[in-house]
Amino acid sequence: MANLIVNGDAEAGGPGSPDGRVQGSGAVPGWESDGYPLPVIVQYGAVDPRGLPFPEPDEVGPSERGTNFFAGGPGVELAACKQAIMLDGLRDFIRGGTAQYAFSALAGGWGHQDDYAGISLEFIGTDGGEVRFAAHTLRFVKAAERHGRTGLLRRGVTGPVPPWVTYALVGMQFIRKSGVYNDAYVDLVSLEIS
Ligand SMILES: [Ca+2]
Ligand SMILES: [Ca+2]
Repeated sequence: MANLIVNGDAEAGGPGSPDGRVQGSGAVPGWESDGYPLPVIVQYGAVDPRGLPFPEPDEVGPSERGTNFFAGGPGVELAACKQAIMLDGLRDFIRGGTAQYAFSALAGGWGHQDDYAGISLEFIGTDGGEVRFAAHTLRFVKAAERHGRTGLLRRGVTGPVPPWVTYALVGMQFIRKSGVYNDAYVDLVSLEIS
């Protein structure tokens, strides 16, 4: 199965800055604005503007996580981005009614702070001329789930793809609860249909 999401691993547009600052133009390849500032791309192990460490590669997720992850960014209360995924190539398969999806990501935050990411998948299509939606949101990762440790945990959801689906909309929201830096972290956002 192939991941249908472009740059769900935050590796394009990087490498992130070793001091955790915003990169270049702030554009994030594959993702578009959702009316709020875009997230930033940060290197694992970077030191943020406070002089505090971001997650180390050895304390989060599996080895495929690569060099970078997404973060809400400095001085941003709410960052967000979205990506539309056209499913034309899978249309006949989806209409057959047996397609299953697997949607997952790494999500996390910093220390005892509750900054967290909301990561959602929406299936959209028409059924008998009527527009239909089906939304799925990954379970949040707050400080308690991380036992107060800086890092990211895997979250996932699976299920049937409704036969009326024509495209998917993946959204990420990075929500700050503490401090100046928005420490909602995301990596390895993946959508597979089989
Ligand atoms: Ca990555
Ligand atoms: Ca924070």
